[in-house]
Amino acid sequence: MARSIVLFGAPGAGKGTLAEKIKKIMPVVHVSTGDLLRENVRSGTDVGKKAKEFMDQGKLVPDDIVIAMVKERISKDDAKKNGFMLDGFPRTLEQAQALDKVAKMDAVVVIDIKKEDLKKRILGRRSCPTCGKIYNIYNEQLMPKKAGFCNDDNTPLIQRDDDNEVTFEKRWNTYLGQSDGVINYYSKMPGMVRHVDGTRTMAITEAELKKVLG
Ligand code: G5P
Ligand code: MG
Repeated sequence: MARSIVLFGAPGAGKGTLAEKIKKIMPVVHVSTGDLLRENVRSGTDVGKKAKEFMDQGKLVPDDIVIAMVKERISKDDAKKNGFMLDGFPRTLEQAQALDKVAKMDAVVVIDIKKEDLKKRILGRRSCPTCGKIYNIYNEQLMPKKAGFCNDDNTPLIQRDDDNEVTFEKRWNTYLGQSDGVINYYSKMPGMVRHVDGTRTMAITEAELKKVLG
């Protein structure tokens, strides 16, 4: 079974949601660059201060910042021992090449979904600032049991600063500009890229994912 995995997909494709499902069946460490950057923004670090202006504009944070963050995280003992699942990284060819120098990937899972399916997901997303659990207020299966509160720890749910229509358009365009370069890079490695249909029900997508990960 794959131990070093990239989850690749557009904003709102379901990377974070599927990562949570994988964690239940495999001990791999979930490394979301978006979550790491938001943590830095919340705690006011230098990285967070620099990153916020890019994130709010739907642009990519400079490669050197993100690459350093990922290298540091995957060099920790838990990631070395259990493997890791990268969510939202690499996003540029430069990031993919830098990753190659420090780790051999087993699988790049591309979540396929069209733009028109994404906006509602982005606008309806809410998350728990305590445990990170992701919800959607427009989807019965994904909405919290008590409106506005986390099912697991009852924390009030929050909406991300970049989850609005204007920033979504910019994030989508950023994704379009970079995604082919990354997918083409991995497509040259036999058997590396595996596609899952991100538009089916959660259960079907999850089953497809398990299958492609072996
Ligand atoms: P992020 O945080 O990586 P994005 O834009 O790549 O942000 P995002 O928005 O976090 O990705 P996701 O993780 O793919 O999307 O999606 P999700 O949260 O699991 O699901 C979205 C919503 O849909 C949720 O409400 C969920 O409940 C619902 N949902 C999930 N699955 C399904 C389904 O099957 N069906 C239905 N109906 N609903 C579903 O990056 C943020 C910013 O950080 C910077 C950039 O500025 C970026 O814009 N950044 C980087 N910059 C440079 N390089 C990098 N590598 C960077 N990584 C982050
Ligand atoms: Mg995410």
